[in-house]
Amino acid sequence: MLTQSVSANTAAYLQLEEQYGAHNYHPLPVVLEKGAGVFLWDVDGKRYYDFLSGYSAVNQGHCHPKIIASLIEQAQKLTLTSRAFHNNLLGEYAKFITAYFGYEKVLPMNTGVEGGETAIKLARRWAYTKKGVAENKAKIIFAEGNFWGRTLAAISSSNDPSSYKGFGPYMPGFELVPYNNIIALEQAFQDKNVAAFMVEPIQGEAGVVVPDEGYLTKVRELCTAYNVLFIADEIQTGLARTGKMLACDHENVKPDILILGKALSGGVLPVSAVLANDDVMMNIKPGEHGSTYGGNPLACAVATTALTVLKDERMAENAADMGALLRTELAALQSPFIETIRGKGLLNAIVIKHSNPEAAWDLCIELKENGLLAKPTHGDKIRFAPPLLITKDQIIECVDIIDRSLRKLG
Ligand code: IF1
Repeated sequence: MLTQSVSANTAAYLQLEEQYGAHNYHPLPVVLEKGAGVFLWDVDGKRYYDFLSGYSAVNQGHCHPKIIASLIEQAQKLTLTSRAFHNNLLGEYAKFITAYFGYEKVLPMNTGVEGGETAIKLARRWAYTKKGVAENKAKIIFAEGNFWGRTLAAISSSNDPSSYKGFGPYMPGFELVPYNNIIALEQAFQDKNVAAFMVEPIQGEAGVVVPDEGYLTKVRELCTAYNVLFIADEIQTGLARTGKMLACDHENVKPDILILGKALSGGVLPVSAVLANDDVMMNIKPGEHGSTYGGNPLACAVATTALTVLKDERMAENAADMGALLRTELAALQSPFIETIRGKGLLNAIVIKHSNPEAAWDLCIELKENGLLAKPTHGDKIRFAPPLLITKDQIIECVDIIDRSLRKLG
């Protein structure tokens, strides 16, 4: 791994985190203090292209002026009532977001993993109430390679030891099938206790794993045939990231439960949402689920604007065009160190081919030196996911940065 020389200014910030912060991450050695659009600036004033976008939470670009304006305006009026009382924005937001995605109801939460937990509770309750599964026998099927957060339920569904090891015992009633494998999925559905299949339309953390064309269509058909709820985790793939408003839209399939997060607030504060129709949503009764901040007026105001700018600024269309350009330009480099280029829209990754197991990290350090921020996932994969307002000229400039950095791998 390349040793990294940083400025004294940066080093001082790193030392504070090292001494007083939990060591639950291994960030790139860069300290950021400003963001606007596709750019970030560090504490020394150096500018970078952001090719991670807060793991797709900043699809609209850093500090989008309209989203920030909504935040400021609402923050000066009312930020939190709790759900013990009503507020004037939740009903309007619920009407807006359910019409936006075509569902009858929304259950507002905060983080993505809370959205996942909510979806699983809805599915289990639907299985007992509507499908006739015996109490405590409901099963949820997940795909190998899934990632939907860090809670005990989320890691209980993981087959990645770095996610679950050392945190047992695990949540019962979870089973895994290989991703992108319809035969294995249908086999799992033979069990009448299966309540739902929860799946990412493209697996993000696994390294941007895109399933075969038609996989989602077959998932939809099987779920319908076996009376199993199709839960789409669009927390990372949704909100225009893959070149459509939802990744499910590439195959025109409609999940029974849709989970959104991350860019639902444009990276401004944690906002997530679970959408479903009454047949699923109305089985949870008053007082049986929620959270202190879920549906707070600040989140409602910010999320409404974050969703509006996605459409007004045609970000899905731009993501489709700029993503295709990025993959074409990366392929044209014909770098001996790129094994695979994959992705959809502006959710992309390259797989590095190099004898040095630290090559992906070293490349990210080189990219940082050259003004582009990206981070490896699962060792040899590097995600390339800039904000969706990136322009053609900026893509070309970034590919040049990537080219120059690759040549330094040696
Ligand atoms: C970290 C990963 C990405 C997600 C999907 C639910 C959640 C996530 C598909 C939970 C969150 C984040 C978590 C963040 C880094 C990032 C990540 F590398 F961890 F796996 F994006 F790939 N479903 N992903 O990707 O949402 O509770 O975090 O709001 O934990 O470091 P959350």
